[in-house]
Amino acid sequence: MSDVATTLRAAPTPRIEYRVFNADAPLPKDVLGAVAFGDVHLRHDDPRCVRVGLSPLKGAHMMEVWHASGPVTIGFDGPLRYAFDADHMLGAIELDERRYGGIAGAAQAAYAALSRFAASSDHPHLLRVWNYLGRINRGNGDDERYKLFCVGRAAGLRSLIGEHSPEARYPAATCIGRRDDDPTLQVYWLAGRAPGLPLENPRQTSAYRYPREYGPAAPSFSRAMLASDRLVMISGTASIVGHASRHRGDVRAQLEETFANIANVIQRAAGAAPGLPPRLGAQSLLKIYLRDESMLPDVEAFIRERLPAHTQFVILHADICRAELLVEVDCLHGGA
Ligand code: 3EB
Repeated sequence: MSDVATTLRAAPTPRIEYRVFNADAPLPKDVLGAVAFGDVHLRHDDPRCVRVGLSPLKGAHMMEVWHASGPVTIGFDGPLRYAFDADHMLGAIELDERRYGGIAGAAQAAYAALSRFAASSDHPHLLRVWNYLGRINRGNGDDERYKLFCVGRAAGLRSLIGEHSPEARYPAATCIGRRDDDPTLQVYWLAGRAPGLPLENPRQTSAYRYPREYGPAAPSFSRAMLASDRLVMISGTASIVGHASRHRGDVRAQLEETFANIANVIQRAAGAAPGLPPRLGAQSLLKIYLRDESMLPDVEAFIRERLPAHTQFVILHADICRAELLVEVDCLHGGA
């Protein structure tokens, strides 16, 4: 057996599900974390709760629940909060951009804090990161806010990832725009005691090798992360082939391309981890980010016609990091 297969087999699988959210109930003890969407009130005293400020267009009151493998320890470290069990840690940090001179400074500060914390913890391996910020497409050329975010992220991550084959260590990620006026950069992540296996997609240029036209710092993420031999966490995926956006203005064609990309990554993941289902289905969780509410019927029709029954999903109203992209999809595939 290869070292990679041995490592993955040894890594336990975090169990994740979407379930109906009851805002009044405290989280059960055996939960590592819970992500709620939109305008919900969360228990502020529980560091395991993350509220993402994107309105659900489908799946209102659904919450993403991460189950722990055993006793959970929770805590705070400056602006950072966390919860961990023996195998995994969920961390979150929310910074007011105005205190860091803008989005680049906030991203650098968030990732420097994350890096420092991870390096000194028993869960040093960054597996999957979600990033949410406001007005992601504002600004021109290199000053577009997403590109500034990438510059800050790259700088903040340097101490954790290092200069030596960084691509072997980038987490899977999502970076999405909120449609509100909240000046908060929100970053939350899953880290492991054991490393995962990062995967790329042969249909797409690796994001960390995007050419200069996409910004001064290439995006620091892998297309997917095999967190164990039973779970692959796929990065935000869009209608990009090579490094070019495809099907401008056509949400249906963008969805086709996006799901072709996801199918490819799942196939690759199943090649490395034969216990994984080779296709999307009942063991997949999708988070669909949709820019234009009026396109919801197109997305629902696509899901009905093209995705296997029992595929769980939520649809969130959001901006995508390139202005011409109408839709992006996160996927968790496999599970315990
Ligand atoms: C792309 O493929 C679309 O900067 O963390 C997807 C997933 C995208 C993650 C990130 C960006 C990020 O380039 C955008």
